[in-house]
Amino acid sequence: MKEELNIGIIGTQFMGKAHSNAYRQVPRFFNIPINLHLHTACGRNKAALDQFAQKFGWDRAETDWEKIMEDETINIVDIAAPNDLHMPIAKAAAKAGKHILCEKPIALNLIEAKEMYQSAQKAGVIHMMVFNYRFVPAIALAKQLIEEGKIGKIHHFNGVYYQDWLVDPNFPITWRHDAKTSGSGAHGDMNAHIVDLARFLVGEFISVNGLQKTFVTERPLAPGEGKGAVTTDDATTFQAEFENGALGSFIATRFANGRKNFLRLEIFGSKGSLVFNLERMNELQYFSLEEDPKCQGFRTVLVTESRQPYIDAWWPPGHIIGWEHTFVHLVKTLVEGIAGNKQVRPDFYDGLKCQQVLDAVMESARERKWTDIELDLK
Ligand code: SOE
Repeated sequence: MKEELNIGIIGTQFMGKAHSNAYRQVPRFFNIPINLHLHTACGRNKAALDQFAQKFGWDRAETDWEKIMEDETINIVDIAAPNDLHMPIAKAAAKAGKHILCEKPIALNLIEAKEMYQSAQKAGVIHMMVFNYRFVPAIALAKQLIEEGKIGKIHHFNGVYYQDWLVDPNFPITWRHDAKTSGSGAHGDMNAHIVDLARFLVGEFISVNGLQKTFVTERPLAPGEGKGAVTTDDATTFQAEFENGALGSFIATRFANGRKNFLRLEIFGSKGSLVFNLERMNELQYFSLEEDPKCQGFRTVLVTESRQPYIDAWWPPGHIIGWEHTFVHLVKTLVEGIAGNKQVRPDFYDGLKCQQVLDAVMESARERKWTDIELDLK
């Protein structure tokens, strides 16, 4: 009989659903060393919570997250709640000796991120960040190609993350518009992903220079209650220099009309280039200088073959997979880490390093200057 681990999830919205689906799918497609039990779901709105728990098959529903910490039978705490709750929940979970999975960005700021990392390390629990785009097979393949030296020395990393749900000034205010609950806006929500991918694929940042903008500074509150101030960015762009000499350019905006969830990376190296577009996530564009010059050009590598990362577990060759599969791959990695008592990546240190870049960009935008990044941060 396999050991069974009990999960307690805090958050029942979009990410709560994505994570729950992954817990359900992972044992169906991967040979995981332990069983997962969807033990307790926690959310503030009781009616929505009960519906969520019932739909995804969580055994219990609880409105107070502290109860999850008190329950000794719960082994893993999944934090899919707003950003201001990440630190208190993670610290309580670490203190209670529970493994932790946390949504991005890790925290409201670097100070909180450090506390989270240190408390998880001290408790000796496995900690992991939900930087799910690392687990797109095409991104994992890009990482392999880079490590094999296929594109040589990297000169450029250009990343954009576009959405358009805030172009409408009448879009109501949410927790994401309040710096107290969210830390930042498009920056922490979307740049967090491309900053993490840049660290994953290129390496550490040494300096950044950013610009932030809130195009709509007031948004409707609940009907009849007027407007509230928006205290987070609608868009953040920045330039960066990496430790290995590469240059980076980053754009995260919720004002890119027509773009719903558009994430594109371009990586140019001395021997070749890679381009990834989330809207075509089963493909990787690859240019290689090593090919016969007569036939050189970008080619589309279909990432649907069993010899490519993660694909073997899914469908026969040529059958595409989707966004939700990235969370399944991530949960598989977490479970293997817990079973082998071995820290997996991306962990809270990756969350902390990402937060350091995010905070440095905000400082640089505020002070209109380049901000350097301390390399060894523990
Ligand atoms: C909202 O902007 C959001 O759901 C992010 O929070 C996710 O991390 C991203 O994957 C999709 O967009």
